Order: sequence, then C-alpha cells, then structure tokens
Amino acid sequence: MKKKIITGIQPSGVITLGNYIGAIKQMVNFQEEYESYIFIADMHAITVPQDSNTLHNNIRSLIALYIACGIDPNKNTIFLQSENEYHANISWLLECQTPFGELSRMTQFKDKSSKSENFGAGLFTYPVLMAADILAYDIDYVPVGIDQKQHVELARDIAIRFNKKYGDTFKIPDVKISKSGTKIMDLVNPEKKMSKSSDNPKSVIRILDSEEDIRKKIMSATTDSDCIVKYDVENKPGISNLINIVVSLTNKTVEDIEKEFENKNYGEFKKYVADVVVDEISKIKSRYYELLNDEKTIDDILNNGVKITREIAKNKFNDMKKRMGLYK
Ligand code: ATP
Ligand code: LTN
Repeated sequence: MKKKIITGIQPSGVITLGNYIGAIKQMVNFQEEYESYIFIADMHAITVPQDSNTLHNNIRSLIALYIACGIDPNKNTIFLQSENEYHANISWLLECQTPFGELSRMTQFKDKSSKSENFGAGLFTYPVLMAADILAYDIDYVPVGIDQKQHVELARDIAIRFNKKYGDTFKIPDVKISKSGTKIMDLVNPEKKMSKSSDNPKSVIRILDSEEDIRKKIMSATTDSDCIVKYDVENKPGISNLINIVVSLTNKTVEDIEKEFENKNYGEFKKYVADVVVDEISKIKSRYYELLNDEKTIDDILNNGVKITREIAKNKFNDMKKRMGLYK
C-alpha cells in the first residue's frame, strides 16, 4: 500500500517562489510514489482579515495554480478545506485536549499576533485545525516549508496524547522538508521570510510574474559589498538566499555554485539565478490562464475531492466521538 502525504496552502494571494519550493515542488516530485492529498487552506486564511470577493477569487486561482505547477488531478485528491466540514469538527474535539501553553509557544502565532492588537481567537487555535487536516487522513508525511515544522510537530504531540488516552486512533505523521531544507527569504529584506501576503512587490517573486519582472527583482535583490559568492547566512543573507534558490531548483550543491562563481561578480551570479528561475516557472503561466477559464474542470476537481475526503474524515470523526463518549 502507498504511503500518504498531504499539504495545504492558504489562498492569500498568488503563490511565491517560496511556496513553490517549500510545498508545491515537493508534492509534484512525490505524486507518483505516494497517495497524495492537497487542499486549499481557506479556513486557515480567515484567521487574519480577508476581503470576501478577493478570497473567493484567490481560491479559484490557487486551484488553477496547483495544476499549472504540475499537480496532476489524476494522481492527487484536490479539495477545498471549508467544503469538508469534518475538519472543523475534528479540530474542536482536538482543541479541547490541547494545552493552552503549547499553543502559546507557536512562533507563527507570536509573529502574526504581534502585528495586530485585535486578532481573532482562530489565529491562536490555527495549529489545531492544521493537526485535524493531517490526522483525519492517517497521513505518513507532510511536505511543507521549514516555517511549518513546529506545527507538524504539534500535530504529532496531539496525536500521541490522544492515542495514549483513547487508544490507537491516529497515525503519527512526519514532516518532509524540501531538499535543501530551505526557507526562501524576502529579496529586499533577506532576514525575513518571502511571504505571499507581502505588500512590497520587489520583495517577492510570484509564480505569475513576467520574465522581465523576475529578472528585474533578482538583479536588484539586496546583497552585500564584499563581492564574493559564498554561502554565509549570518553575514551574507542576500547571497545565501540566492544560492538557496538555485540549489532548490537545480541538481547543484552550494559548493558547486561557490566554485562556479569564484572569480565572478554579483551581476553575473544574479543573471544566472534569474535564468534558473525563469526557466523553471515560465511554463506555468500559459497553462494557468487556460485553466482559470475552464470553470467546469475546476468544479469537477473540487467536487470529486470533497466527495472522497468527506467520507474519510467523517469516519475518523465518528471514531473519535465514540472513543470520547460522545454518543447517545
Ligand atoms: P502568508 O503570507 O499568507 O502567510 P505564506 O507565503 O507564508 O502565506 P502559506 O500559505 O502559509 O504561505 O504556506 C504554504 C506553504 O509554503 C507552506 O508549506 C509553507 O511552509 C511554504 N512556504 C511559505 N513561505 C515559504 C518560504 N519563504 N520558503 C519556503 N517555503 C515556504
Ligand atoms: N499552516 C499551513 C497550511 C496548512 C497545512 C495544513 C499544511 C494548513 N493545514 C496541513 C500541511 C498540512 C501554512 O500556513 N502554510
């Protein structure tokens, strides 16, 4: 029997090179080998304020992007999280067993809550919903970027605790981080994660950017003044980020890149990085626009996905209720 993987991305804007490297590319690489589930994490997206129309458009756009990036609907079960009500139901049962202190330690919560005084309670309980997304399907591996590692570890802890109290209910999932273990950083401020919801267009490479824009953004990415292409995250975060991008998209190692650009300047290196990125993502755009106009295909994919996943998650929910004494 094939092992199972799942991942989700929030429909909070056009996906970035970070999302592509951290999550999507891994899913594409694994789709032959594993039973694969991929969803749109729209209930996670509403943990911060969203405009309804924009959110709806982003949901449809993200489905088209998944497929344009190479997620094959015949090899993946693709679904919209909010269409499967069992995720929220399972999440509530798990929430009641999750210590407040554990959730308070989540770094993403600390980051996001510090940006607004009036955040909703969902921002705090978000990792439990993520645990439900994973545990509902007896998942073996969760391909995500390293920023989500702490949440997957929490899902493991929640599952282990539940199993101990109520008997073997959940499989314990493992995190799967991309090849170079990379977090792709913001091009303008390389101390910060490249993020979909960033408001500085120069900071972020989006999968639908024009070739010209991609080249401009990479050529003007923040570096340093010592003109040596060397991997050193602490002292040379900008150059290290560009090296990480190349390592993630090619078969080259950090050492290969350092050697290849030993006596070359940053301009030459950046031009090479831009070539690698353009080459990887240039094919995505035309397929995306074709799909976005094909409403029926998108609807069929989502209808099929919710049918399959609702059945699985419903069984898990009923099993949990029984074990917990929630029946008449
Ligand atoms: P937002 O800005 O709305 O919080 P985001 O860009 O952080 O969005 P998510 O939807 O939270 O993206 O994440 C989707 C997937 O992409 C996750 O697996 C996450 O770990 C991965 N990911 C996000 N940003 C990066 C990054 N900069 N580098 C590598 N992986 C990333
Ligand atoms: N929290 C993740 C999105 C996400 C997810 C999941 C990823 C929600 N549920 C389950 C993997 C498995 C994020 O913000 N990137």
